[in-house]
Amino acid sequence: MMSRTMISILLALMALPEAAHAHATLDHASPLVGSTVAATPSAVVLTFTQKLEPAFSTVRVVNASGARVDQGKAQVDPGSRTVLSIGLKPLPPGTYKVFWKVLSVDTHATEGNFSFTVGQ
Ligand SMILES: [Cu+2]
Repeated sequence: MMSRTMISILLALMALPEAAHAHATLDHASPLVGSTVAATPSAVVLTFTQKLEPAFSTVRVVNASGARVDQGKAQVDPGSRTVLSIGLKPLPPGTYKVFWKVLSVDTHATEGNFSFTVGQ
């Protein structure tokens, strides 16, 4: 049996606003968000603010016409679990969009996107 105190603590915890804990949002990326790079990076590497659930965390990279230019198989770094990366095919100059969707260990799903440009 749960005590009355226990129940009120649980209720109070459930009432906490979403902002009270950190979801996995993008902390930084390589290539940098919105940047122009001289040559095709070997991978897009995303660092998040929280550890990720590898089975439910994905990233894809598309060109201006929407075709995928990544090598599939996004991977969460087993060492830090906040780092998600995906290999890239050789990219001609142009602007590319990165779409990420992750599930953090607190079971909250977040998603976002950004662009980078490969210069001449
Ligand atoms: Cu959360």
